[in-house]
Formats: sequence, C-alpha cells, structure tokens
Amino acid sequence: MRACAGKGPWVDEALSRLAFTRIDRPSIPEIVHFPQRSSREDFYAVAYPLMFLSRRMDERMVELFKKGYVKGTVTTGVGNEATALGMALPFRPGRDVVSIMHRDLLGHLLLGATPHQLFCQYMANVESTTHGREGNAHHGDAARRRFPMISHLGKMPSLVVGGTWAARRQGEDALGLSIIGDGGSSTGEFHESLNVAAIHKVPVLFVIENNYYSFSTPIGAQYTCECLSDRAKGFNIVGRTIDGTDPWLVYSSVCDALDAIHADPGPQLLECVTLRLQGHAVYDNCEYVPDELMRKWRAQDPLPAARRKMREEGGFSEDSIAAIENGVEEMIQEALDSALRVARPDPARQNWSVFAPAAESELEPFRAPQVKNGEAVKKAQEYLLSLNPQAFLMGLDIGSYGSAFKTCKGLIDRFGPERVIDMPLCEPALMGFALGASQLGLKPIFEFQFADFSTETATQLGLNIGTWYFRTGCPAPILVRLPCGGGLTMGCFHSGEFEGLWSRFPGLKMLYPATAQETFEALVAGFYDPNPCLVFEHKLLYWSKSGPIDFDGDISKIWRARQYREGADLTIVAFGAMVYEALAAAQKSEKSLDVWNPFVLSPMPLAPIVESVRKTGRLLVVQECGATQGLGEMVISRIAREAFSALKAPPQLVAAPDMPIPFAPELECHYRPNSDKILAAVEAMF
Ligand SMILES: Cc1ncc(C[n+]2csc(CCOP(=O)(O)OP(=O)(O)O)c2C)c(N)n1
Ligand SMILES: [Mg+2]
Repeated sequence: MRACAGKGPWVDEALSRLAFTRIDRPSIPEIVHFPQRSSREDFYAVAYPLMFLSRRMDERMVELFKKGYVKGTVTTGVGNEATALGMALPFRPGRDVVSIMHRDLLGHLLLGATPHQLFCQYMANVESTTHGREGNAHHGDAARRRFPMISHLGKMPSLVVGGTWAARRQGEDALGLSIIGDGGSSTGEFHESLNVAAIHKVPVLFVIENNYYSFSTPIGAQYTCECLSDRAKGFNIVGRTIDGTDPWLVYSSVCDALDAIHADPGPQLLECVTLRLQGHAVYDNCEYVPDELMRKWRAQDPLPAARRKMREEGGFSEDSIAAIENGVEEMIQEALDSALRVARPDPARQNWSVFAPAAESELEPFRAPQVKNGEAVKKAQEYLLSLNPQAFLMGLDIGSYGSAFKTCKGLIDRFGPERVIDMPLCEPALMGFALGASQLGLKPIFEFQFADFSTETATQLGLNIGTWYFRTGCPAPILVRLPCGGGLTMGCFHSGEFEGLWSRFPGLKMLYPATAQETFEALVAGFYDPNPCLVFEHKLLYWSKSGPIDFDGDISKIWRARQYREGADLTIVAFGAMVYEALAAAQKSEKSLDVWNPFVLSPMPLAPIVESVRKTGRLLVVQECGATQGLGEMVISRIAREAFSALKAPPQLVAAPDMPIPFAPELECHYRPNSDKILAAVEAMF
C-alpha cells in the first residue's frame, strides 16, 4: 500500500511508527484511500493493528469511566471493529462527508481524530473537540466534514446527504458515508434521507450496523423484512447484506460500492451484520442476551480472527505481532497520559455566546416603489439568489408552482431547478440536508409551506441546528421562512405562529416583519447572518399589505425594534399582523399611543421599548396566538422588571385564548385579537 498523497491523518503516522516496532519483515504498509484499494496481502497488516487499537481504547475508556474520569457513558464498539474499519478505511478524511456513530471509535481514528482527542472528548476537558460542551460519542470535526452525531438516532444521514450534495454541486467528487444501527434504521428520517439521496442521486453509502440489538430490543421486535438491505428496493437503489465481522469483506464491499456510486452517482445501502459483545453501554450488563448466543458471538469475535490472518496471510510472526500490540498499548498510554494532563474547562473563561459573530458587510442597495408583502418576499429571494451563487431555495412546490402562497413564482425560470429545488415531502430530512449543505459552503433558503409544519423539525432545527455552533464552533447559516398566522380560515393546522415554540431553542435567531420593507430587510438580514435565522411571514399580510422598499445596503441597521407611531400615554407592542390592529386601535383611541413591533424576536432588542414605557408609564402587548404560546408574557416580564418604577398601571396582554385556532370564519374572528379588543384593553388601562 502507498500513502494517499496529501493525506496526513493520525493513523498514517501511527502505522509508520508501529513499523519500527517490528522484529522481522514484512513492514506495515501505509493506508490508501478511494479510488485506490489495498491488496489482500497487505490488508491485515493494517487492519489488525487498527482493530486492536480500537478494542484497547474502548476498554481503556470503560476503565476510565469506572474510575470516574469519564462522564456520561461509554458505548463501546467491541465486536464491531471489522465493520468500523472496513467501512471507514477507503474514505478520504477532510474530503468525503461522513457521520460516525457511537460504536465507531475506529471510524473516528481513521477519518481524522487522534487518540488524545478522543480521550479528551470522553473526559470533557478543554482539548475535547467540543471543548467540553458535548460528551461521549457526540463529537467530530464539522469543519473537516466529519459531522458530530447527536443522541437522536436517525438525524445524521440527512446531513451527510446535504453535505455530499453540496460538495458535488460545487464541482468536487466527494462521497458520503452515513451510519445507522438496526434500531436507528426504524426512524422515519433514515428513510427520508435515503429517499432524498435517491431522488437527487447523491453518492452516499448508507451503512447499517446490524448488531442484533437496539439497546435491549432484539431485531425480531424491530423489523419484519428478511434483511435490512431489502429496504433498498423501495428507493430503487442497490442494497446488500454482508458479514460485518469479516474486515476484508466489509472493506472490499465498500470499495466496490464506492466504485459504483462514483461511476454512476447515487446512494447504496450496505447492511453489515456485526456484533455487540458488551451491553448497550457501560451500565448495561447485557443479561437479556441468552448465554448461548453470547458464546456463539464470542466465537465470531473479529479481533482474534484478524490477528490470525495477520500471521497466516500477512506473513507476520507471533513476535512481530506481539511487538506491534505493545507499540499500540504504548501509544494509547501516551495519549491517555497527555489527555489526563489537560485542564478542566473553566466557566469563567468560556465564550458563552450561542451565536456566531456576524461580519460587517456592505450590500447592494435595493429599492422598489410599492410592493405587497408577498412580492417583497419574492424580491428579497431574487436579490439574494442573484448576488449569491452559493444560495439556493428548497421547499415543497416552490418550483413551477411558485410555492403555496406564490412567493417564489417565476424564480425557477430565472435561476433554474438547480437553485430553486422542489423537494419531496419530508421536512425533517430536508432540514438536515440544509444543515449539511450549509457546512459545505452553500447557503440554503428553506421554505416551510406553512409554519405549522415546522413542528416536524423540532429535533433537526431546534436541537441539531440550534446547538450546532455551540458544539462544533462552525456557523450554520440557514435562512428558514415560515408563512404563519391566522385570519384565512384555515383551522388549527394551518394558522399557527410558533415564535414562542422556537424561542425555546437557544442558537436560533428570529425575525417577524409586518411591512413590505421589513419583510425584505428580515430576509436579507437573516440570510447574511452566520446563524440559523427564522423569518415569520404573516400570510394574511402577503397580499393585503403593501409599501415601498428602500434598503440602503447597511445590514447592521436592520437588527432593531420598529416604531410606527409616537405617543405619550401608552406603549403598545404588537407582533406580525397585530401591528395593523394596534395601529387601527391607535387611530380610534383618544389616547396618544406609542406603537412598536420588536421585529427581532431573538435576541430581542427591547431597550428602546423599555425607554418608551418609561416615557408613557403604560404597556400593552398584543399577540395573535394564545397567551402561553407567544412571547408577550416574556416581553411584559422583561419590561416590567426594567421599568417597574415608571409603571402607572399593571401591564396587560391582549392575546387569543389558550386553545386551538378554530376553523369557521365566525369562530376564528371571535378567537383572534383585533382593534376593538385592543381599544377596550387600552381604555381599561386608564
Ligand atoms: C430517537 C431516539 N430514541 C431513543 C434513543 C435512545 N437510544 C440510544 S441508543 C439506542 C439503541 C440504538 O440501537 P441501534 O440503532 O441498533 O444501535 P446500536 O446501539 O445497537 O449500535 C436507543 C434506543 C435515541 N438515542 N434516539
Ligand atoms: Mg443495534
């Protein structure tokens, strides 16, 4: 084997170091990556030392856990080394897009992590790849395309699909590697990801590590098909099931699959029937696995078999192998000793910001005389797509149909189906796809058909994307558009707002415009911000409200609360379509009302509104959704704490009742706040 030019992963160095420990010939070859492949004669001299390294590191990790150095848990790959080795070895660190799972310590070592980093990660010290912000197997190197897994199984394949797709779209020949267990393969998003990859012909190898159990649940309670690779038929892709305890078979099958998906891009599914020779995690003694079965598995342990083959097929003597094992043990001990010397994280020296810092940028000014809010959405997207070749739109029915509310009409004609992409109906995988694409330099603009469907993506958007920067240090610039709100007789599944829900997830920015100008500004600011930004677009306003757009190109001025009317007697804070109801109430009222919209919902710029309340002494907040679903109560409590002494009356909230949004026009009208209700509330405050 020859080294793959330009690669310098830790294992190359480790293997060359082990080569010196040999007592007799032959030497340990260096690793090659796709499209080269190792010969069988060379294979075990690489495979066994690495599998041994992985086994011993797993065992040391368990020891450390028992001694209290490792927190959280340890889910070892004991028994899975042949699969982990064979699947990861051909991939090119930093070039291919991968996401490694909790039994793949060896996959991490092969694709860029060092033993020192892994020990640091498990001990959660300052040199852990997550800086102690996440633990256990939840690590990677997002900047080098090794996406860190999250606990929620089934959530990583879509990122690999999006990342690989993005690399390909930028002219690279990247390949993807996505791993899942037999249990994780039952999740909806795993299937969604296969479907998206098949439709968009993304060359991702999906590996299922079938180790017969999902925690304590045997495969008989997990699925009914004969092989998990049978599921490939549903996506019209190639699926194979192989013995995952045979490292050469796994390796050569993966190489075959990569040759095929490289020549004719598209996904493949490879099920490796592998072993879990220990409990699910350190706390699990595995008593639910019958003794006889465990004995049978132990006899199939891939490690002694690989050792034998290193001797028999690789021509290594017993002494050389023992010397290599000693060399591995020494390397592990060195890594552990150095990890134990690393400092613990210091809360006082943390950067606690959940947001990536924004860079200053001057943009092209944009002006339009009089446009409807929905037209402003279209113009903003047109502006962004034309100035940013890396931007693309994704959603349902946004292509020739122009999206449910026509806010994308005509964009496909100008920018083509490569940049205005009609996606299949699977919001969770689409959101993961957007995250993956954002890591490879593209800038997704994601349209939900209705804000209501955003609940489908609570994990992907709220947990994976929201925490991404905090965990990885890599920004996740994704613009998410949410057509929201009621007043169109659409009932409780098509009329929600959800800003309250999404505000509960740290790491997401949010904007809620009311005017055409604000709509344009919100989309532009959200797009250029390095963080995930949610823009709530009230769909009642799309075609009922209009105004000019005058954007001077200065983004920094956008992130501020908006004032619509100056008054001395009472401050009204209104969200979205309620801005217009508040203004109508102000028109009718005899009192002089100061009308505001926070506009930026997260992080909310309340200072000027606090000043307004200090001036007026009265605060009334108006929101369209129920009292406990929105941000009104939070606005009241924050302002009351800051301007308490200035208050002349208790602050009030006009909100819908805490109930689902009713359908019939009469019922919905009764349910929604309006200018009369606001006026009544204003009067009651004097
Ligand atoms: C969506 C989700 N539900 C539950 C869990 C809790 N959990 C963690 S690992 C695991 C078993 C996973 O089994 P499998 O996918 O077969 O992988 P294995 O651990 O066997 O490698 C479960 C249920 C989870 N992580 N994610
Ligand atoms: Mg399993």
